[in-house]
Amino acid sequence: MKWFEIHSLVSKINKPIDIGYHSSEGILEHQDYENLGMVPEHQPFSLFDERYYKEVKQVLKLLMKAKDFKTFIKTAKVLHERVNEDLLYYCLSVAILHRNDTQGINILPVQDVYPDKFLKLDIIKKMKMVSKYPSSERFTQMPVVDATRETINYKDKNNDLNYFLEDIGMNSGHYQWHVLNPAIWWRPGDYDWKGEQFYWMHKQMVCRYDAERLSNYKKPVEPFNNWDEPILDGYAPHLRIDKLGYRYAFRPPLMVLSDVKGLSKSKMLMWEERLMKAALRGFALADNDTGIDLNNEDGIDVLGGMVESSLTSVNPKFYGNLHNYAHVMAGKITDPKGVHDGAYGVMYDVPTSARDPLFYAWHKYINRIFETHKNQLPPYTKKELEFKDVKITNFTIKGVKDNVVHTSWEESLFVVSQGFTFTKNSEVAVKVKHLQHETFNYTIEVENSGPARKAIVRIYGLPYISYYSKMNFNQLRKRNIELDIFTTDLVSGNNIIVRSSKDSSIVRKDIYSTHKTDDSPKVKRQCHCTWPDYMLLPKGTYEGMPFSTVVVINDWDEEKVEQASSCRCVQTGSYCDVDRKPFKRALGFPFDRRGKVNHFDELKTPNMARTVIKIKFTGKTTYST
Ligand code: CUO
Repeated sequence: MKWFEIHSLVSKINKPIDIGYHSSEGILEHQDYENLGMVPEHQPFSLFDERYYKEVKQVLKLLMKAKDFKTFIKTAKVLHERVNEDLLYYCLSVAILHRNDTQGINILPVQDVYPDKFLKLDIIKKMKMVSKYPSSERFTQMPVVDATRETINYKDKNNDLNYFLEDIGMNSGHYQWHVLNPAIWWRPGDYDWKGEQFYWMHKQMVCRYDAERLSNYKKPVEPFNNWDEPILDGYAPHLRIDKLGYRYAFRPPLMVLSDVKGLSKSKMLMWEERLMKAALRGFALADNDTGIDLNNEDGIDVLGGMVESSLTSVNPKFYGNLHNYAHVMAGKITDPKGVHDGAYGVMYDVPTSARDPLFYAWHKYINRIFETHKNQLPPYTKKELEFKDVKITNFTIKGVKDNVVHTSWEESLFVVSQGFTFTKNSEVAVKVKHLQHETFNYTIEVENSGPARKAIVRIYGLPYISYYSKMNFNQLRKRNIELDIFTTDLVSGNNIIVRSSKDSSIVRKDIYSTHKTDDSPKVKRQCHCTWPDYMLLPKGTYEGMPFSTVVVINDWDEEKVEQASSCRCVQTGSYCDVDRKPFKRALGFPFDRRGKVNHFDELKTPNMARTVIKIKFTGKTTYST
């Protein structure tokens, strides 16, 4: 029942408010809401915009302190009249995740509430038309709105990459990560692992974007480099928030960033310099003037927090808010001083930001701070790399054929229902096209000459075309894509581990299906926090893109964390919602640190193996069932 109440509430979020509908009497005191309403109603709310942190924090606190579920729903209804609805949806999602009485309840995915942040204006218009058909005709006369050609614009040189940039699963997963790891959370210690995850998740997005670029015969993206130079790529979103009539701004090519109200580029440069110095020197300055050592396993978590910046990160007065404000600056590039009251670009708003190629250039620039820190750490010793008495004797990957995996297009139905503005009493099915790969299995043959033990297995992949194959180990290691991480039992003697791509812990399934759940707290929820399963592998090429795949197996006893908190979501792996890190080694181990080697083969210990497969794109289109 709780799910229905939440669903009913969220389904009103995007609709006109019934003024005076709810009295605040007995639920909120006047002082609780007198400072609310800072974020204007007529624009998207941005998690990146620090000006609004105070209001978000207040709304979150009110939602968290409601004494029981009934009061929680009433509080949300009262707040609905007083705060920006986008902001309320975000705060509700965070509160549902954290309240004890909402455990087990699925959060309504952002694409169900705001499909207009994912589908272009033309499609939304067609949906509106279809939604007016009587329900008996809707699925017979005009069954679906076809959005499969939505991303095609051959005049745009980034057209080949739009299947990635504008993918609904990818963009909604990115938003959901920011819900699961809120920058605006006031209790230090609740998110013990957020900084490292911020670094890793965004780095993975960049590595995956580069892999798609290589699949399309383009060079990896150039990092953003100079605040005064023109940004070569432009981006035209064609997105309009239906209810508000708010159209995200077009960013033409060759625009230069400018100072925005209250924030100058020189301030950004100052923050960048301070962060870079902290990474290079291996210590950060806390606000009580003490030093925090960064040159250890936890350093990346501290630094990740400082770079993203949040309410609980180290010394934000000194280290600033570099990453978040860059999103704001980029979002305001077409009207930096706000003199034209112009709309913001997609970089301003989390669910839309990763559509813009600038997102990847920007995050690659930020990665340099993290890489600088990682380069201060000593290379892993042989002892740290190996797994005593364990040897991988064979590693193969099999799709339909050995060591080849085929990719193709797939069409799925995305059904927009109650959450959206004009689909109150109806549903509209939109046919979308996305990448897909055949199911494949990793087979890892392991000889264990020690006792029976538990192991942790990490699998990474890397395009290995000519551009990359000329690079040395230290250039290549940073580009690895995480494919899976899991634990398994080893018996003494020979073991054959067979793992299906379907079981990868870093992907989520059912992106286009209806999201309902049991209310039972025992049932783990869908947090939509990870990568879409259909994009586990990059697209590859018609001729077959070589893809170097590495498996690393280590002793779980050396990694396990006492009193690890369990994941609140169905998904586990590296991007999931856990308060504390569930294993000891760094995300990206063993490729997160430099090695004194030129090639992986020189680093390889017996518990590692590498095989090169081919990813072959068939060009065919299949239909999801
Ligand atoms: Cu998720 Cu820059 O943080 O996008």
